[in-house]
Amino acid sequence: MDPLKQKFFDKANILKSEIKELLKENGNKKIDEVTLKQIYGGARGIKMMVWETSELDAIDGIRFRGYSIPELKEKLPKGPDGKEPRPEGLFWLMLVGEIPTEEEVKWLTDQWTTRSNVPEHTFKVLDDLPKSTHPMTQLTMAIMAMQTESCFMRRYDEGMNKTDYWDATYEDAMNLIAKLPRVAAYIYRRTYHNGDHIAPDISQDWAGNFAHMLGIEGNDFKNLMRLYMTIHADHEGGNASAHTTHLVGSTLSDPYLSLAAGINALAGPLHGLANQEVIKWTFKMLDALGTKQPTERQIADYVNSTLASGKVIPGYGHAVLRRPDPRFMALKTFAEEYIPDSDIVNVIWKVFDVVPDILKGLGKVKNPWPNVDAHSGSILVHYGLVQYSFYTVLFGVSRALGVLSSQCWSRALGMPLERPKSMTTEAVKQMLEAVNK
Ligand code: CMX
Repeated sequence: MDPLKQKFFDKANILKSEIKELLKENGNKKIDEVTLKQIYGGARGIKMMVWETSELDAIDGIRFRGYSIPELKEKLPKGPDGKEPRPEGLFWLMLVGEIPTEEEVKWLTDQWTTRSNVPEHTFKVLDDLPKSTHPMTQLTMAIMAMQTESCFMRRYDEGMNKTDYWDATYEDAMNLIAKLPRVAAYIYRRTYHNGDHIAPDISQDWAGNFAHMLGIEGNDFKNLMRLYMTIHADHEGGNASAHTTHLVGSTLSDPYLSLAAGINALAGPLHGLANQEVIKWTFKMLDALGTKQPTERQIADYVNSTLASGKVIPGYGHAVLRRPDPRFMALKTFAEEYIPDSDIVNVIWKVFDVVPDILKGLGKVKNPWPNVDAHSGSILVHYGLVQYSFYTVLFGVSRALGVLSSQCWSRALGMPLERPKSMTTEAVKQMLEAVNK
């Protein structure tokens, strides 16, 4: 058994028996109450699942296995120039709860390189799609095409014992993550660069090679990809892409089917697609104002006109967060260090100065602060990745790290089919009548 798999197996066995004990002693204890408002309000805040890899606090933001983003930046092994964390390290941390050593991360990079070969028919499936197909649709279809390789599906067909589900899931997770950068880069180059593809460079780390295959050279962009792939990976279990992956996986759909479902959830404009919407909105604003350096007054007027036309300001607000998103702040710190004079980045910073007060003034927006999507696109634009319809694919490649490490845990802990209860409004009325009598 490989060292990461062995470590995961040992840790999972320990947690599994701890949970058994917890449930024996406390299985009937209440940990939450649910209001009618929550049932009609998108299940906000209802505690209804377990997710080991990360936890989101409304004020402090995301913590991966207890570590904040600034702590990860300090503690995780870094890329070759020692600046930004390697996403391989975050995957290791999410999977086994330990910060890996340099050697362990190097081993993981080598593993993913070894597993990175994409089956040829995946490229054929992509090549048969019109170039105008949205890159997120292409990503889902590529993942579905690669499902022919699923160990979980094959072994399940062969009658796998349920105590081995975690093992097949681990193999699929490792293989899928290894292949995703190649698939994503292929989508990018076929859609925007006439199919002028760039061969992988197996001497590089996972994110460095991804940057290389996209065709944007230079160490700074590689560093951006390392940071980007690290901070977008996980946002606890309740967000739409994670929860969708988890729900679909709970039916014993294999990791390919589950991830494809999660990627479809990420493709919605209230979730991951917001990163493309932000830049689209920003470009439109600059076009409408006829300047690359708008004043705060001009931005405020444009924001108000967007709101008046019944649209949201993309990149602002969050279902859980009530402060500026630490992922936004991490990208801001990156931009301050690497590209402080970029025009587009400076526009985003000015928007940040203007939007929160306007949203506060509406009196209904619970979180007027920016989320990660408000910043990510501007840095990509600066480095020449201007095709904003592709941005959510980058988010998706990163999100695979979190949702697939979590699926390993769900299988190892023997999580059952997820099946919450729904109600009709008629049943709600009857229940209220009985309670109010
Ligand atoms: N601009 C304008 N209005 C906004 C707003 C924004 N950025 N954010 C919230 N609101 C409005 C809501 O539309 C809602 O209005 P109605 O009552 O008229 O329907 C009201 O404020 C209350 O919403 P909320 O409780 O504050 O926010 P929700 O939890 O319902 O929704 C989110 C959260 C993210 C969908 C919402 O803030 C939004 O639409 N933001 C813009 C899209 C975006 O940036 N999404 C990315 C989120 C991060 C990610 O997943 O990648």
